[in-house]
Amino acid sequence: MQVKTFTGSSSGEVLAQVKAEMGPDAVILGNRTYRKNGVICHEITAGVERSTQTSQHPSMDAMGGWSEWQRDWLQIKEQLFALMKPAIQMSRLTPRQRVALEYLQREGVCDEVSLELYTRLLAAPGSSVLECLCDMVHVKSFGLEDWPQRIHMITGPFGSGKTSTALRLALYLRKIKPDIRLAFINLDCLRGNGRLVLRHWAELSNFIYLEAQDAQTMQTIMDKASAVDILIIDTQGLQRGQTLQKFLEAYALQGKDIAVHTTFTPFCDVLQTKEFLQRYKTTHPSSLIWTKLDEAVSYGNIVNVSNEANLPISALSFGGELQETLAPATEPLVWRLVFKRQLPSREAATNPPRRSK
Ligand SMILES: Nc1nc2c(ncn2[C@@H]2O[C@H](COP(=O)(O)OP(=O)(O)OP(=O)(O)O)[C@@H](O)[C@H]2O)c(=O)[nH]1
Ligand SMILES: [Mg+2]
Repeated sequence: MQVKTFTGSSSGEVLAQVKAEMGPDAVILGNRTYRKNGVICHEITAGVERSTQTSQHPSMDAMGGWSEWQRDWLQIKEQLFALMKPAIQMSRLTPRQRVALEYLQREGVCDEVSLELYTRLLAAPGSSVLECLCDMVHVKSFGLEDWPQRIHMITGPFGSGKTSTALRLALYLRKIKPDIRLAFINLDCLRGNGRLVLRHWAELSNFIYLEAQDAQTMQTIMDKASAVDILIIDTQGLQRGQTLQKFLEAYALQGKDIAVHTTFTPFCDVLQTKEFLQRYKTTHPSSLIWTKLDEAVSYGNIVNVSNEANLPISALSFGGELQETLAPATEPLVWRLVFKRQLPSREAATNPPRRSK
């Protein structure tokens, strides 16, 4: 484990240093505030497990050693946080902040994220819980303005709603721009079901439907589809050991102007979610799309994962049907979901969000 101490004039600034240098996996091991020459200094000691270990120890991976170590590490982290919990002195928060933090903890927001929120609240007296949360969980509404890329790839675990999401995004884009020329490229060509569903709905909705088996067919499609405004690529889930980076390379898509949207359900456990975040990591502009929200009973995990992944939420999906079940994400929709367990309305799913000026 790599441990380092950071200092700065505000906790927010120090936290930003920790994140920038050690990444989202960093764990806060201790924090203190002191005066030096009359100036207030904030100090945070953080640690991070070495992320390169997977590739350095392929044999460990093959034996399942890496996931065992991850499990052990999670346990160590939990024990550390149990020890540090008293560090969250609720009495230092305003009554409103305290109620909000306690509520979030009950809804499944983990100790690590609670501590980060607490530190931010103390660092910026007078700020609201929502303001601090908005700095930790980002939202970038799916649409043509915020996501100008021509190619959108939908990835995510098996059965997490990729194909349904691809179709819903296409229907949404047509709704906001009726003359849009849109094509689907299906990379999930070997398994019958998803392929047939996408093909069926694409044809029924009058979208172009194409399939690519490898880099060569992908290139042919790209050449042929030059008149198309938007290409939406539907993919299959990745097996354990596969990575999205490798998958993109296999289709020669690496470095192209692609936005990658990963579908996640809120009820995956911590260990699995962390592994998925590694598996579906990419250097392309990316977002999280939360699916099956209608099946979940609490939404604290959305805060945990979005903060850990450091990726914006672009859309929210909340029903099995294709129509009116996906809303471009907005901060009010996300926080109503987390704080009130309130799903987006059908209206939010059919109208583009109002943009603040
Ligand atoms: N309740 C609910 N069901 C959903 C939602 N999104 C998708 N589903 C259902 O979940 C099932 C799987 O959805 P797909 O879109 O096929 O998921 P996928 O990720 O493409 O699945 P694979 O291609 O098999 O990996 C289907 O029965 C969908 O109708 C949602 O937001 N809520
Ligand atoms: Mg599918």
